[in-house]
Amino acid sequence: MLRKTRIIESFSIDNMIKDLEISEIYNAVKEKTIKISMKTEKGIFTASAPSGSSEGEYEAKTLDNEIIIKNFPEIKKKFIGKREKNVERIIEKIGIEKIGANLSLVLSIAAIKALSKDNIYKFLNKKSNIFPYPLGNVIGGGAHKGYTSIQEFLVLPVRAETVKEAIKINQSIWKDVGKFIKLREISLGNNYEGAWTCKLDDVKSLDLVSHIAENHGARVGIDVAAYEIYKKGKYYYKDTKKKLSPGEQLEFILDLIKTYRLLYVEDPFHEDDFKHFSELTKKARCLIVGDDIFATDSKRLKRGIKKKAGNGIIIKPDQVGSVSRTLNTIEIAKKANYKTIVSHRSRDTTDTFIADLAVATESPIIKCGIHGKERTSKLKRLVQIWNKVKKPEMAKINI
Ligand code: 2PG
Ligand code: MG
Repeated sequence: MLRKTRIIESFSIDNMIKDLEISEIYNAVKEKTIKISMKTEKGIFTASAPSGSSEGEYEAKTLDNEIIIKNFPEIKKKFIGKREKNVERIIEKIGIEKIGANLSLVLSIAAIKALSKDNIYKFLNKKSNIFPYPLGNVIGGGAHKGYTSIQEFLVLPVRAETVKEAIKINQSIWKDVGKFIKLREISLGNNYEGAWTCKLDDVKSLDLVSHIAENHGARVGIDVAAYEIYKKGKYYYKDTKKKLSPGEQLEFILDLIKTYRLLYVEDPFHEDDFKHFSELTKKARCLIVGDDIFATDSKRLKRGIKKKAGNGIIIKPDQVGSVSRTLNTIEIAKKANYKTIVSHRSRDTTDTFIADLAVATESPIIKCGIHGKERTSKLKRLVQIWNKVKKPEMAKINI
């Protein structure tokens, strides 16, 4: 027997895709990236594609803008007249890597923006009132441009009671570090993520950030992005000319965790070294977070869970190319008690999707930087959501 609602739904034109447009916009590093505008009966919904500088081997493959734009008239035909909620099914049918993970991601984000009328957080989780702590990048290097080999020196304002307060603390730390390095004439300006770059080696950079963070009641973390400094079995630290074996790297990271009371360490080993990831997780009382090693991929995460490699996972939707694949990985992580850290990319845009995603999934941390419009757009969106929900509160970070 047919259900009445089904018949009405299938005749409704309310949620049909009427048109799709593609354009190019500039990202944080002034490179062109793609933007989709999805026109439905409810309005026009847009999404733009981020990308990384320290991209891992296991990320879903993107296509160049020129190829995407050339293929677009054919691709577009498969979506026009279809319902927003079927966008992901169509994408999976064609194949994410065939469309290009960048195009497939923006199509799936635009569809969920249309479905939710730009209220994704509520659409995905009606009850969501838990807010992530913003993890802010203060000093940077590695593949993001800078002096250090470690890619990011990060702060987490764990004592903040509201999102607004947390953002303010991160900004104050960023400003104080800026003042300090400018006064001593060691500043080299800002990098791709708006973090400071300066003539201080890895340990001295950590020392500086941790002192200033302490004054503001914040804790400290690092993203080693170790894959970028790994060559022929050794980790290379360019400034101090250190070459560390994986065992020595483990000792070095443990030492940093102890000396600086690190709360957060991301990618301390290269992306295939599950063994040292799990050894570190066993030995340290700290968030040990996998980015390149998991690449937001459910299968790689399951492998990590089995081996007890890490206790947190970076969630970057562009690494898998669709919203539902991202949600699936988050669900698996949560069941295994892995902390989910929803993250931006270094070559990001002002798209705010990840802010909604972090709230909807009650992720305890969002990594989205401090300075620059690609970073503040996500922070502003968090404040906007905070002002809309009933009884908002900060997440709990227990390690
Ligand atoms: C990372 C990210 C974001 P990228 O390594 O975590 O900080 O950098 O986007 O360059 O991979
Ligand atoms: Mg990383």
